Amino acid sequence: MAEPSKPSLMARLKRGLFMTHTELISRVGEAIKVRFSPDPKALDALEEALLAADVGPATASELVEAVRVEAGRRDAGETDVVRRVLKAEIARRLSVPGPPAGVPAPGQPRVVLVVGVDGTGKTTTAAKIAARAAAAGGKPVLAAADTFRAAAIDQLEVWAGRLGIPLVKHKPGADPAAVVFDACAAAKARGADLLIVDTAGRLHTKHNLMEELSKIRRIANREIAGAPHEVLLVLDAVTGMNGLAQAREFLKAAGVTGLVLTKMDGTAKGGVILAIVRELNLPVRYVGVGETADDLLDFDAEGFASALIDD
Ligand SMILES: Nc1nc2c(ncn2[C@@H]2O[C@H](COP(=O)(O)OP(=O)(O)OP(=O)(O)O)[C@@H](O)[C@H]2O)c(=O)[nH]1
Ligand SMILES: [Mg+2]
Repeated sequence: MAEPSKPSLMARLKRGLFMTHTELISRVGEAIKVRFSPDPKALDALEEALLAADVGPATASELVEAVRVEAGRRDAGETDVVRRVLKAEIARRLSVPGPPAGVPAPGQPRVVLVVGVDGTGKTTTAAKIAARAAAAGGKPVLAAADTFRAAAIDQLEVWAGRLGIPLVKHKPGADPAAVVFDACAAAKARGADLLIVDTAGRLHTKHNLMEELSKIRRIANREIAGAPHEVLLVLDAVTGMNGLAQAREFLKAAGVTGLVLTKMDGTAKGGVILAIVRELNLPVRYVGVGETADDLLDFDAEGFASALIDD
């Protein structure tokens, strides 16, 4: 597909974070622009702005404290001390090391399991990851292991068709682990280097769902050494911390290795990423900034902090 004016990663991240950035910057505008001295009023405004961006009370007060300490230094009388300190502190907080990444055996596909509460963006993210792998010259395969609803399979099939990526599916109601079994075989037979497994998110049958995920993991591991090499927990930035209690269930059952934060383009509260990383202590792998195949960004803590804070 011809993409004549594809914006840079940074431009897309900034576009995705536009609402959060604008809100944050308009609120801290004074504190950021004025040559800063640790004026309590400006610090209060800063804290309010951070709270409004949903960074969480603990992070908000720590960030303000870091700014206060730095601005209070005799030699820190620069105009941009607030910006510099915020950026560095935000980047540092978002740079948590993940569990060691599983490396597939030579010639075997890497298996990525996409899990999370319903509606967070799992299917879209699975398709986006496949799209980016294909665009980079890889050979991805998609597995429709959300067999709970016919529409879930159809949705992934539409993506796969559009992207020209092979999809392994069964009928609605089939055992998701059986889909994964077939998908592993298909991925190996095709010489694929990546297998992305979309899973169901409905929690009303919580016990079954968690059993189902454990079984998917077992089957994948039996068929492909070390699989799943990555388990991505997809979280929705718009619902933010509200979805976390439920998402925790997945941490236990699914052996999550990293996070994907979707819908960053649809919220003025993108600071929630700080609260979430603090809470779950897992690295963010990707950020979703829209509904098209292209709207998935590799997470980079410094780039993110800069998109949030810099003009
Ligand atoms: N704006 C925006 N919308 C997104 C993003 N990611 C997903 N969506 C939308 O969110 C809705 C739900 O996405 P799905 O991928 O179907 O979510 P899911 O987790 O698979 O949902 P279930 O399978 O029902 O549990 C869809 O309308 C997507 O287009 C994103 O990064 N930004
Ligand atoms: Mg889905």
